[in-house]
Amino acid sequence: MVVKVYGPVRAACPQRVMVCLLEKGVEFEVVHVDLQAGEQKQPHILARQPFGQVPAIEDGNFKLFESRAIVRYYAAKYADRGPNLLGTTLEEKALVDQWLEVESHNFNDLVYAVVLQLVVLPSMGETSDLALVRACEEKLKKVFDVYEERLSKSTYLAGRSFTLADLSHLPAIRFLMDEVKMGHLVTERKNVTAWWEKISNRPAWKKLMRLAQY
Ligand SMILES: N[C@@H](CCC(=O)N[C@@H](CS)C(=O)NCC(=O)O)C(=O)O
Repeated sequence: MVVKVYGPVRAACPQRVMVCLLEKGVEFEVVHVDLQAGEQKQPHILARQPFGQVPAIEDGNFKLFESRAIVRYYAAKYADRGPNLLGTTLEEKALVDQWLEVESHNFNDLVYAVVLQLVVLPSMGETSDLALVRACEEKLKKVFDVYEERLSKSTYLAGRSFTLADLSHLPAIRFLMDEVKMGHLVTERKNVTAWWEKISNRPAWKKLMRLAQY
C-alpha cells in the first residue's frame, strides 16, 4: 500500500517527510492540503493532525503526525534499505538525536518566523515585522556559527555519514537560500557551504525539488 503524505509538496515540514521517503525508496502519494484556504483546520485534517498542521501520514491502518516523529519512524522501519539515517552505535544514535533536537529547537523556529514574516503574511496582504526578521537573522548567525564549528571537525552534523540530523535541515535551508534571500548565512561560512553542497545534491533531495517544480 502506498504511503499517503498530507500536505503541500512545497511546505517545509511535509518536505522533511517526503525527502526521507525518497532516501528510503518508499513509494508515496501526496494528498494536497490547501494551507492558504485553511484546509488544515478542517475536520478531515484535524482527525489526522489534531493541532491543524501538516504533515500527517497514513500507512495502511497506521496514522502519524509530527514530521520528525515520522522520519524517525521510517528511518527505523526501513533500516535495512537505503542509507542508514539513524547511526549505528548508541553514541552515533545519540548524536543524531542531539542535532535533530538542535534543528527543532534552536534553528527551525527562527527560519519559520522569517518565512512567516517575509513570505506567508505578504501573500495574505499583511505587513511584515522587519524588526523581528532582523532579530531572527542575528540569532540565526549565531546558530550557523555553531554549525560552522561543528562542521570544521565533522563531515556531517552527527558524524561521518549523512543522517536524519542533516536531512531534517534541508527544507528550511532551501527557504533561507531561495525564498527569503538569506543565503549569505550559508555562503559566508566555508564548512556550512561544503555541507550544504553535499546534502542538497543528494538524488533524493533533487528528486523532491523536481516534484515541487521549483
Ligand atoms: N512540529 C510540526 C510543525 C508542523 C508545521 O508547522 N506545519 C506547517 C507547515 S510547514 C503548517 O501546517 N502550517 C499551517 C498552520 O500552522 O496553520 C511538524 O514538524 O510536523
